[in-house]
Amino acid sequence: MHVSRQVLGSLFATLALACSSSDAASGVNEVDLTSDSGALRVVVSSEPDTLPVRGLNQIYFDVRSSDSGQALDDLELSMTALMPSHSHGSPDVPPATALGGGRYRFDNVVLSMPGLWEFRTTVTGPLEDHVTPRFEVE
Ligand SMILES: [Cu+2]
Repeated sequence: MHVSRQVLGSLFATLALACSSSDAASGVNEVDLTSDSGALRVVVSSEPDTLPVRGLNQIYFDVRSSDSGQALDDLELSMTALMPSHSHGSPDVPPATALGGGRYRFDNVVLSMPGLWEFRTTVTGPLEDHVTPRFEVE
């Protein structure tokens, strides 16, 4: 059977769309998410790549009020990075450094293995909340 390059291309595009939508549904590799209470909108970004990678990462959280959109600066964020399917985590991650403008940075986030990681994050300060970004690390 002859399958043209064009048909293959559109097939792969369809598969890619299917994958990304199922990832969003299960919350994997979702970079814009809402805290457990719904009060906070959190945008996650990473260095050295846009998504967390195996090895050493810096993880940024941009935190805003879901209601007003206002950047929230007076919070304290702490994180545990876990691989839920393996019942292990990473070495302790120091609490986030507040950078201003609602931005927080976690240093030394070491992800030792490929697979699904959860960044179980606790917010304290003027409000208490939790948010758990999940990433599939290659
Ligand atoms: Cu593991």
